[in-house]
Amino acid sequence: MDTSAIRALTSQLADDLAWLEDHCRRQPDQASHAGKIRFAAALVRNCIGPFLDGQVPTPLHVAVVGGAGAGKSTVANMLSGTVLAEANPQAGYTRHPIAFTSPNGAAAWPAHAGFLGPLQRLTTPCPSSMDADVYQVRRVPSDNGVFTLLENFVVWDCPDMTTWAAAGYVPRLLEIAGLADVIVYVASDERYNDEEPTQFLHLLLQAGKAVVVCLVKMSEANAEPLAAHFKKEVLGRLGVAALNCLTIPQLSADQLADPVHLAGKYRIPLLNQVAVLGSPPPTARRRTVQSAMQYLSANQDQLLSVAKNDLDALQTWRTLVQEGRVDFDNRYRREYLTTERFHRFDEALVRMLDLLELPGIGKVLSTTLYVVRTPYRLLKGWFEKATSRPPTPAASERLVLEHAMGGWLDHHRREAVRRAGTHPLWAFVQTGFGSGLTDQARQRFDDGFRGFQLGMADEVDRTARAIYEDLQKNPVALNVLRGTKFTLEVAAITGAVVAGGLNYGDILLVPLAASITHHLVELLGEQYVETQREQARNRQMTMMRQHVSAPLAEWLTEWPATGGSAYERLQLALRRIPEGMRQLQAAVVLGIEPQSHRDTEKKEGEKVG
Ligand SMILES: Nc1nc2c(ncn2[C@@H]2O[C@H](COP(=O)(O)OP(=O)(O)O)[C@@H](O)[C@H]2O)c(=O)[nH]1
Ligand SMILES: [Mg+2]
Repeated sequence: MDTSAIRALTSQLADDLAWLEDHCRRQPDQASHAGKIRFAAALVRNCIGPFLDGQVPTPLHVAVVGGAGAGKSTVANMLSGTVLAEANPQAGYTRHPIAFTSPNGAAAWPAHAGFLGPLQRLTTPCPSSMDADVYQVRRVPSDNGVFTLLENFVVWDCPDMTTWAAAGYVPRLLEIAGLADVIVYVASDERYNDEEPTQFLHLLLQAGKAVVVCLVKMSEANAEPLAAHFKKEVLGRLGVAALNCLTIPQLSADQLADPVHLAGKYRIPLLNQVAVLGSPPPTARRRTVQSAMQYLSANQDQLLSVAKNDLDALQTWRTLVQEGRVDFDNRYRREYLTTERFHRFDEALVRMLDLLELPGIGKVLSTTLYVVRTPYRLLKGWFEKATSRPPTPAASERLVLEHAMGGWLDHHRREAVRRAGTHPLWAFVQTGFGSGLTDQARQRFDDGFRGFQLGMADEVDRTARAIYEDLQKNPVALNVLRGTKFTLEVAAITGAVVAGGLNYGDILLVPLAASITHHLVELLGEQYVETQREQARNRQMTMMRQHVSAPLAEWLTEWPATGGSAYERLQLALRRIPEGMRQLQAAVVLGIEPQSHRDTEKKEGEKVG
């Protein structure tokens, strides 16, 4: 991947994570999750991104972190060998990160857009209590002859680790934690066991940051026992009991004012610890990058799990829409299709029966039979008239569908109101109903219905026509049927005559026999047409679904995640983050290998030299 592709990748990944963090902060009880996402974004943009971009390993970054009033600024001063960090009895005094560098130290910093995310660099001197998304750089004058860490390191004094819920200064701290190669974790004897700083420490350890623990402010006598206790109680619980623990007992005012000359006893071991972790710098940086990438890959699912509630809510919405669609379809079948007669089919039946009458000479015979059947026909006509109810006029198809759609949307509106308190999605849908969702749905419905009508226009006609056209097109079958019908009728009449002898009184049996046969044929035809009619209903149902209810359901399903909504952005982020992580991982593997290779070669070369 070339530089611009790497930059595009890291900045998009960091953006998506930043969006997710913001989304997370809007939800109750998700503060610690938001913090973790912020940290992940910081790892991408401040650590992995610059590395892949060819950033040189020096300066390395050491971040001083810990609970409120622990003594971070004091320790930052010891590290940088000055008193430029404002140690202050007021808890939470340091509100934004402050970097301490050697006079020319800042020159080699990553300077591309996106470095340290939303934090702007302050260009004018400013107290560390300024509460804004900024960072500042303070140059430490070189003190010739004094060992300084600042040759290879930038020392960062950070805001307090207090509560994940803090939306201002804690994310600033996490921004620097993502950048850091080495972490100095400061805990004072009064509050070494606080829950939240311990959780932050845990996170940093998970990300593979090199950590030095610095316990402060205890009495000299209590230093050893406190360190042992801390290792057991705190580090033991985190599974890192072996981590090195430095102690800096309560310093005097003089020592605080001149740590370089008066507190060297504590300062030098601290500097040594940090220096060891950063040596040699290329190895230290690679370790930082590699661990960060491992952490991100291993915790990706957990990072994205914040979207679980959203995805659950979206899934519930989808299920509701599908249920709505099924109700809609059923209503259409019940209130329209089952009562619809499709009169074209009745006409088709008549035409089919007509076809079964014999043409030509047969027509004469048929007509004779027709006459013979007269008493039956009259009787049947009278009977049907007397018994059949007038056909119920089928409700207008469009009206039925419109009512069904009204019911469908109403159901969703009611559900949205009912669930509004459970997830913001429902409030969002509710607002949607108040601002045009119904109208948009109607528009969709109208479009769908038009398409449906066009498609349906000759569908019924065609099926009905096919009933007799098929027969017309198949003379063999037609003649067989005609012949069968005719033979049956003649046989029935003959049978009647034979059975009754030639008694004129019994001649009445003849029309009866003819009628019964004809009625049978009619029944068979009717059944056939009825089957066709049912099939036509099913086809009409399918077409309605295809043109009206399915597109409407699809549109409703997607509605919350369209039109630039948060859910649309969420889905985009959820799609892009895993892919971005995968690409980043591949780039890291490619970026680390040739470098380790070069280092080994260099060492070999030095040995030979
Ligand atoms: N006497 C004494 N005061 C200390 C020591 N370490 C820190 N303090 C004081 O404790 C307060 C908080 O320290 P600071 O470094 O500002 O803590 P931060 O909030 O973690 O940056 C300040 O007033 C420091 O002067 C120490 O070793 N001895
Ligand atoms: Mg401070």
